[in-house]
Amino acid sequence: MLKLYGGARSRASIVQWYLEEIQVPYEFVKLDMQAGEHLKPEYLAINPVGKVPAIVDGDFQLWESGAILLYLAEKYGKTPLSLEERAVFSQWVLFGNSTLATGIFVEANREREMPRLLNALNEIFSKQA
Ligand SMILES: N[C@@H](CCC(=O)N[C@@H](CS)C(=O)NCC(=O)O)C(=O)O
Repeated sequence: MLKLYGGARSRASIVQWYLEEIQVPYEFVKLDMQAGEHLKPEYLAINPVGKVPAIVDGDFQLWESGAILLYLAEKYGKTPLSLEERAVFSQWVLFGNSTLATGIFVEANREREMPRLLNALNEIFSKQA
């Protein structure tokens, strides 16, 4: 069974959410990050950078939440995606992991970036059924 490595409150929840949505069975391996389990050799053998999330799917290991989402969509998605659909999927994953994350988490950017990003998102989502 696919294993998802994460901490108590970590970006592993992004992957967990998606696994639940696409109904792929998985085992959640909760690392005690306060105790530094993510920096122990056993976990560094899975992600040498020592960050969560990471997955182990059979013989395959992968880290970085965005890369994991793209992999899961390709492997477990119900219908094959066209080039354009894959591109839009990448667009949203990269937007979340870079543009939006920088706007939220980099304090110096927050005031300038968040209103315009949230306004744009409101606009986009209000047009969707
Ligand atoms: N860009 C990475 C960020 C990973 C990341 O920073 N994870 C945090 C938890 S949310 C972590 O492992 N922190 C532990 C540390 O830096 O020692 C991703 O999206 O997977």
